[in-house]
Amino acid sequence: MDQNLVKELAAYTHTAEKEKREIVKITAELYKGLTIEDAYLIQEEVVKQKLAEGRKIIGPKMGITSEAKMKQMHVEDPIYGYVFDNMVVNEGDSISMDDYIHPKAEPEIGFILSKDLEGPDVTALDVLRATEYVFPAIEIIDSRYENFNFTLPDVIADNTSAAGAVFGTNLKRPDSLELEVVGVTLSINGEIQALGAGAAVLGHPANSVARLANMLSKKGEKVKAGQPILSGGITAAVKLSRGDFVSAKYGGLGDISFFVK
Ligand code: 0L1
Ligand code: MG
Repeated sequence: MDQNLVKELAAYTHTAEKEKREIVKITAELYKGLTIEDAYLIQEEVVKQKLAEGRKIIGPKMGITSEAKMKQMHVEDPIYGYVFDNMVVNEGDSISMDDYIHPKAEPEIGFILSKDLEGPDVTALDVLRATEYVFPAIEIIDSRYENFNFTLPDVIADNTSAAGAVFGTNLKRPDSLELEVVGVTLSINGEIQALGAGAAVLGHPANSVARLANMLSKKGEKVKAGQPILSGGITAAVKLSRGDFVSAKYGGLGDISFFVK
């Protein structure tokens, strides 16, 4: 793909994110033939543009990790993107609707590794052996595309809708829990809106981190020790509105929450 077009399309999604403005998906008109490989080139350029503006990568995130979402999008692989420093929301803090377009929240299980993991043959067992802590998290997704209407390459080029992350501080050793049966409820103003269990994430959230390591190895990168990793949504994402009190309650991992102003 032509490098100028990569830069132009990266600026298209990145500027929309900065200006909190909806855009039409790339594959509608701008570049109908966008492939997954092209889309990751655009994502890499978005990352470069953000780093050049002084942003810092906090950690990677996995997306489209449920069988239901993969089937819906006719894909066999999940996708990855990055959480940046300006996306981190402290547990118990407030976010402002003014900083987003049409945000949604999804509960996830986070991982912190004690050693780097390098693909291509990383397994869930390797991930669990390398995991120092797991923790509860809520990802805030905010597709820059109108009505969350996109194809898989579009969403990859939009850094997988990454917009916010609440990293809980209740760190647990991975062998203290059976992550696939860790249940979670996501409530808005005290009413449960979605629920699920860790197995919704590729059968086991450690499978998702293994897939991340194996996908990153295709471009010579690793999953790095110390970075918080979002392993993927356990439930459907729930739309947020001003005045919401958003809380996620996990079996064995505690509760996390934030407010929407
Ligand atoms: O983290 C995710 O699973 C979201 C990936 C992008 C799909 C979406 O925006 O709904
Ligand atoms: Mg997510």
